[in-house]
Amino acid sequence: MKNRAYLEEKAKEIRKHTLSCIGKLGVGHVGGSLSIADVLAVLYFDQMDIDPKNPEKSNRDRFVLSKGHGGPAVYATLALKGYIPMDQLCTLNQPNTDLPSHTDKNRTTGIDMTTGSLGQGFSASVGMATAVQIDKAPYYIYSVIGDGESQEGQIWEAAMFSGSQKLDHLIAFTDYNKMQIDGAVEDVNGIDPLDKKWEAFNWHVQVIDGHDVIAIRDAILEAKKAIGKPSMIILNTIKGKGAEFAEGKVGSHNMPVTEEMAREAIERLG
Ligand SMILES: Cc1ncc(C[n+]2csc(CCOP(=O)(O)OP(=O)(O)O)c2C)c(N)n1
Ligand SMILES: [Mg+2]
Repeated sequence: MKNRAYLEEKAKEIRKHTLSCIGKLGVGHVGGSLSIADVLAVLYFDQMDIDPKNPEKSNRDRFVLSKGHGGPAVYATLALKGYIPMDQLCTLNQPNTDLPSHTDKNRTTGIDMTTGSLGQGFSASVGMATAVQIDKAPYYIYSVIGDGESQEGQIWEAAMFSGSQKLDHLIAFTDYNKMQIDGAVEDVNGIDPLDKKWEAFNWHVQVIDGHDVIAIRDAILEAKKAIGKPSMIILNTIKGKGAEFAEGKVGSHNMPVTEEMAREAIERLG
């Protein structure tokens, strides 16, 4: 297992590359990309059983970014891991790119599910976890949903099904950054108490600091011990975490970013 310093460094690199490419493009989903950098670092650099040299390896763990607009952070992660050539990373969302703003399994090596229509990616994760159960396979399905995405009815049908079917190889995260596209989640359509809701659907639930890499790692290890229940790890996060111009701001959802803004934020990350 990797130590804190190593994983924090990976999260920082994910943030830097995300900012750099969004800055080059001039606009992008900064807020929801930066809030998931830490969970991506732990999954891809510590927990997931994957092989960039053999992306289709059987029995590999799968990752679904159900909140597909966080694609830039996933691409940064895949590039650091060796799936995507570094010199292609900043083709992000440019014409003819293989790295569209929202993740697309038909375009990008290492992406397991096409997402962007909120709610659907999570349902696909549940289908994948059902396949694991039918095949008695050893691998895990990891899925990240947004807190605004949790206002979608589809999330709760999938939650009910996976709880009742005891899909214990499904480990989901809520990026609980308290903001969606139009404002505070609480103001638009409150989702609290989120932990009690998932528990009521027969899920094993943990609530942790979503920017603490060791807390994330420990929560995944505990989730794997929850036999007979899918796991929800609620990540308390800050939208835009790591870039002063975006941190905690609703406007960071999909914002204009100049190369200068990106450069300053990258320098400040150190
Ligand atoms: C079915 C559907 N409805 C609406 C949208 C438009 N939309 C894109 S992102 C977003 C807000 C998502 O908020 P949240 O899940 O909190 O993600 P965050 O921005 O915090 O990463 C909305 C409403 C969409 N992509 N899909
Ligand atoms: Mg949100």
